[in-house]
Amino acid sequence: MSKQRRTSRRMSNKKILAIIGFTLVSAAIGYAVFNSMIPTNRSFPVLGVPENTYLVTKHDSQNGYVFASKGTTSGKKSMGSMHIMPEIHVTQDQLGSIHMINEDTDSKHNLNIDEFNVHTKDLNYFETQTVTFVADKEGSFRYYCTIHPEMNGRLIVQ
Ligand SMILES: [Cu+2]
Repeated sequence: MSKQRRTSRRMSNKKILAIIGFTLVSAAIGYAVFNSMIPTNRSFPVLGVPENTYLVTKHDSQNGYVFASKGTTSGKKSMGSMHIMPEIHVTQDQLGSIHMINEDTDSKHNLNIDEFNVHTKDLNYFETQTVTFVADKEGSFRYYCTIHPEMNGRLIVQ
């Protein structure tokens, strides 16, 4: 009788641990999702579908260190279908997401747009980072890499 009770108590302890574990994992995921929804120039999450831009950083003998994109953005064309230092377009007051990947084996690169508090970390080879900001200012803004000032282009908000 007492053995039976001990077994069932152990079972319920396991269950409680499982519930605590599940709660902690859910909270961690929730916190990560919550944080990823906070634009770089806001302190609270903003709901919305962002306009996406995919940027690649690389090095080639012709152009040196460059930002490049395969998207529909305009820019100097080179390297097959790649655009060099592409113009990034975001609609005013919309969310803009820039997904960056460093495909340069030689050097780290980062992405900065001061007016929207966009600052990625220094990305190693094949590292990626996504930054999301609210395009709350109209105009043409400079994006650049702090390590290579020659790597720069324009973000157009209109
Ligand atoms: Cu760079």
